[in-house]
Amino acid sequence: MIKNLQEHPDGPVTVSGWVETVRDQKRVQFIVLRDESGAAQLVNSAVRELDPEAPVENGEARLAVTEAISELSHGSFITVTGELIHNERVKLGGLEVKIEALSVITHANPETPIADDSGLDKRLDWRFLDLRRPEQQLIFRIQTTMLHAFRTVWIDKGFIEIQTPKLMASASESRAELFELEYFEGKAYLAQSPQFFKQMAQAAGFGGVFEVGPAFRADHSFTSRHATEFTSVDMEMSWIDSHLDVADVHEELLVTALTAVKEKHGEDIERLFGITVEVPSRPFPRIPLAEAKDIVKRRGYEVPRDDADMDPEGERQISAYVKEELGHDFVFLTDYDKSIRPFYHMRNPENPELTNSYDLIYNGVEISTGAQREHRVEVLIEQAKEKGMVPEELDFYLDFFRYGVPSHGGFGMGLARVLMLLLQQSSIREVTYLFRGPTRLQP
Ligand code: AMO
Repeated sequence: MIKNLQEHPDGPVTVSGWVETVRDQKRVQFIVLRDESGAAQLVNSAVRELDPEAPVENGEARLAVTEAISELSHGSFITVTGELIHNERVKLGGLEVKIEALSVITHANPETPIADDSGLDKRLDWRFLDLRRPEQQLIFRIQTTMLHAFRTVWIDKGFIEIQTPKLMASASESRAELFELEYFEGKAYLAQSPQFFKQMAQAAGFGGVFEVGPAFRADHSFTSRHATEFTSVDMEMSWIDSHLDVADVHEELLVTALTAVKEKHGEDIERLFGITVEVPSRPFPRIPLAEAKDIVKRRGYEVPRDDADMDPEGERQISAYVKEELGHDFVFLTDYDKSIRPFYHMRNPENPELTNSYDLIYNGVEISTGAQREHRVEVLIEQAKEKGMVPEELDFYLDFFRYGVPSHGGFGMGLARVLMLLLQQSSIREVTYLFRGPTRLQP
């Protein structure tokens, strides 16, 4: 790998990679070669023609190498054998490789379909080329570190990893945004969330469970934060007193993940994105939704009256307030009105108009919904009816609560939203390996 050249002594080496640039001067040729670990300069003393009067050593071979370099297109994949020379005057890493032999493994078409200034849609059309950029690769290294850190926390707590089915016989959240598909003689639906089946694990006596998997929403919106398929980071745990116990674990996961990201990638993030990773302090601020709306109103923004939820501008405003007053990037908005929460959220015992639930806002955008679940089956049935649902259609789910189940709760978190907000990107499309939206099914 190119990064290993740093430690390697001067002498023979072989490197492979993509041609980033070629500078083809009369007497000397330079190639910048990149692999996934870094970039290095290759250099060749050009032999343009064979002069029988003044023969050079290995003339024919060097003529062939020179010609091959002149014809190299950006993006071609080559293998080079040569001599490594450490030289402080070389800007790129203080070393270069003097080319002795070069073979072109695969040619790249000379006209590159995307450039550095191509628009997002065009770049997504050519995602594999777009992903060659070092900052893009960093995004997925950060994602890997984050997921690893989440898993470490869960595993240390004795949680079990589950994979719930994505083919469903019924809706997993509301019937809105539901993908329906033909399933032999009948119909099936794509899971919008692992909600019911992560709760099933509580009835099954698993204690704590987590899942990182796809969720599907037939959402027609073209916002920067919605996809029709996204990776949902889910957790569910038993023995809680309220949603605040879930929030505690949620915080621990994020603090552990951001600490790991800062340690491992902090310098690269600074260099490639100009961002200093902030590790949040605990506890994260917690503000009841009604109070948050008052705060936002005092700042001059009124959440539209018909919207019982916080709208995107409200989320930005409350985040700005929390950042200014409390110096924090995260805020839990708690105690959502029952009218805007699903039937399975537990109502607040002190005020049944409210639910034991929260949304977690990070740098101005919701990244997560969490809640304590209603575990008393009679209450659950009443709440389902109140939402216009037919309890009989939910029998498979209601059965989980008919044979003994502990108090429990959990959260779902959009992975791409966390990355987008951490790296201050304009859309989840930038941080999703392959984005899926209403008008994008390829590549
Ligand atoms: P909710 O529907 O709020 O809650 O989803 C949880 C989180 O998932 C992300 N998300 C999305 N990301 C990209 N594109 C979308 N279309 C999209 N929809 C949602 C968001 C959101 O905060 N079952 C509950 C979770 C729970 O209570 O455990 C649920 O799915 O970041």
